[in-house]
Amino acid sequence: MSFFPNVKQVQYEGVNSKNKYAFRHYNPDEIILGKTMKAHLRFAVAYWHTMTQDGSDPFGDAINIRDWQADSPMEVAKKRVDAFFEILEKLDVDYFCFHDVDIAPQGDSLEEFFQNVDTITDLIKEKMDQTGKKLLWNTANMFSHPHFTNGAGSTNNAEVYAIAAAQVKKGIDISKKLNGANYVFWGGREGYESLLNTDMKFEQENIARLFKMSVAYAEKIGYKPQFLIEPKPKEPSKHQYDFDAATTMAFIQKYHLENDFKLNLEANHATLAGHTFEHELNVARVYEALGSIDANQGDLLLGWDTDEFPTNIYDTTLTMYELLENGGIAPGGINFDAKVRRSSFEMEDLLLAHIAGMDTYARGLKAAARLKSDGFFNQLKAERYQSFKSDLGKSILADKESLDSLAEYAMKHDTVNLESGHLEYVKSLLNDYLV
Ligand code: XLS
Ligand code: CA
Ligand code: CA
Repeated sequence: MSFFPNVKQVQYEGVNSKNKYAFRHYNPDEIILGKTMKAHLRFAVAYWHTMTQDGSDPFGDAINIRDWQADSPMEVAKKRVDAFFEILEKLDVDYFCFHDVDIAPQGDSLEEFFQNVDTITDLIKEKMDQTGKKLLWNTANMFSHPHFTNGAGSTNNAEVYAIAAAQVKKGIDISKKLNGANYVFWGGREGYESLLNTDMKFEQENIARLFKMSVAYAEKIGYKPQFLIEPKPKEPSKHQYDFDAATTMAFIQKYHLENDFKLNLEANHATLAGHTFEHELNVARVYEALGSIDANQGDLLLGWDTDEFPTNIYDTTLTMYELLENGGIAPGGINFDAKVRRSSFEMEDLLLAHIAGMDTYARGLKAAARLKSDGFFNQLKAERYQSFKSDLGKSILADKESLDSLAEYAMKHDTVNLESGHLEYVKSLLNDYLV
């Protein structure tokens, strides 16, 4: 049985195609800077938004038409696996990501939940073997269940901490079973509601402890995916500890986790933190910790985590430039942590939205490759910092100077010829690369 009987395999048809179920820019086999587009982009579909969203919002009931309804939650879960792999196949996307609770019903106990997870991951494994699809990452949802109200690793309750540990253990077992490339920690409730009753140091130490136990367990079972932490400043917590890339790197370094952990960065979380996405990517690169990305976009007029499909070429160009400069994103990938708008409620919208996101990233990749080939940013920066090529500049960079020696120099040379950065001209030139 097909869930999308009216849609054939989505293929690249070029920019003039009028077929809405075709890629107009994403051509998987096209070589860009020596690699296929498919190898550059490593797209993944997110199970949660794609399979479990019903389109409801705080003011509106469920609206999405989804043909995987059935009599019991387990039957729904099984149908979703079939539908999900049909989506991966129709889009020719190689990777996917999920939370434990996305794939299997939680039932009435942890034991029942884990049995359900076992049954569904057996099915997923079968599908993976048949289709060659791969697990980019999985994660444990430690924020939805009421017992995680005060956090998981950061909870005030030792018994909740144990439940969190059990879910992470199961998550790493699943990663091993499905050969996951990465394992993600996103701490939606690892933060605080009020500092009045919160011991921040105690909570952060406990989070680090959970991470160290995770590394130890992975080593023990002989399967270590790349561990990733995903920053977000707030929502659902008022203040989340992994606020942004820089804050998360400080945490990683303080607790000596840098050998085992990198970052999974999300575009919408960057803007929530008051940064551009390229800022976050650049910070991660400075720390050599760019692991994977969650591709979406926020709405600056709304200011919450809208998780829209990425359709802004300016943003995807600057994103792909960072990824190219990073030497690629593998073993990470580009995960569409994005949901269709409430008004896009038909089954086929799931495909159309991914096609739009993939085409937008393809355009970003092509533009970024042109920028890189032309040395656009390198040249700009070389010119801007050229004074560090002078004798004085070289001497500073060689650590040969001191406050004394520089002060002596400055006393003799205190008239500086400043140069304009011509930023408006630069932005206008950048526009030429986008189209
Ligand atoms: C929520 C996060 C979440 C993580 C995985 O805002 O983006 O979906 O990616 O737990
Ligand atoms: Ca995310
Ligand atoms: Ca998000």
